[in-house]
Amino acid sequence: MDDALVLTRATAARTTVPRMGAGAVFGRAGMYPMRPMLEHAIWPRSVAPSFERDVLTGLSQVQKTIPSTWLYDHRGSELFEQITGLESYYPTRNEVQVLRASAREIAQAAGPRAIVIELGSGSSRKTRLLLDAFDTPQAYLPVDISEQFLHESVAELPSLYAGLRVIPIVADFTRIESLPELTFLHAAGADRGRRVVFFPGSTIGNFTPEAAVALLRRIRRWAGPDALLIVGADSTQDPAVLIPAYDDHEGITAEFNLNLLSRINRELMADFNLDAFRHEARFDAQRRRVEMHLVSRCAQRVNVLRHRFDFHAGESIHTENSYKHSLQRFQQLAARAGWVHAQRWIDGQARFAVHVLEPIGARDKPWMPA
Ligand code: AVI
Repeated sequence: MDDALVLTRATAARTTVPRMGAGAVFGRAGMYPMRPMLEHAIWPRSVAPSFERDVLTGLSQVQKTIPSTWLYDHRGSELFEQITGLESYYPTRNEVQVLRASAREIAQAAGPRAIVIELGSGSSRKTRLLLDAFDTPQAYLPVDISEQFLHESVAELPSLYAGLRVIPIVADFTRIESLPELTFLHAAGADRGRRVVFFPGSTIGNFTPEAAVALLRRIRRWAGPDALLIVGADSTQDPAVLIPAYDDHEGITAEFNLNLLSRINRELMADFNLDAFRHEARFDAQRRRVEMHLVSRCAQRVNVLRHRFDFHAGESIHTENSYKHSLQRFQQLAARAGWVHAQRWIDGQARFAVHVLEPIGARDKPWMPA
């Protein structure tokens, strides 16, 4: 365990999981080749059309807004990776330390032959802490909106974990209603490992509380009654820590935010002048959230796909919310979505928590494939 961290375990993990006998319905010995595998999602999902809609609608609002999902093109994903390594961006560091210290106990809750689904997988680096600790995980399904970055990130995994099926899914995970890949896996002979949904990085904080509840509810539906949901959530409230984390001296977060305008220029035939906007991070203490804005330095007109948008000096495009839920608020939020805590881990600075959740009432139900 890292010296800087004192980990607190909130509640006891479930140790036994009611399951039907392995292979009773789907299993066929020898169906799984044991060589390293990297598979492709069998149901590709298109994400492109809504970029245009989101940008045009968002720029037409009184407070101009673009959903933060669109920050993650290939360059945006690279810049976010750089952010995670910054001294001032504590969430990644703290979460990794918590995961390192708790992985073994989380692995016990997950059980053998887990099917790990990661939402917003990015570099997939944190997942390896879990895969290393888990007892022969059988499949890893990373879901990310950035196709090229996703494939680059998972390319070496099959050679590192023999027998692990790696199925990258290019999708906006907020729109997922079902994962046919899971049905496919079972039909192709997967054992009845637990479905472990890994949602790290405090990405849950990028949703309003209402949207977060809706998302967690949806995950509960497609993940099934036997699922284990592992969520990383930042609960820091101190602006002296938060502002440097979202407006670093190196200017990487500024570049990350401004890259959205480059993307709009490139993909939507727009003419944003990047020098005419600046990055700003604000902390709204009442709403407990950090906001990212792109602030217009002057009065100007911008064209996007032949639509005109006027900005006055100081007017901003709101590009991201990062909610910092307290432990109690997160627990309430999860409960509203039908999840109950099995474990909770926090770092010694009480900044970052890893919540391990189960569907409410799951203990009483036998496992059934969705
Ligand atoms: C991905 N997400 C959880 C990050 C955050 O902290 O809200 C994105 C980010 N934005 C600026 N820095 C990092």
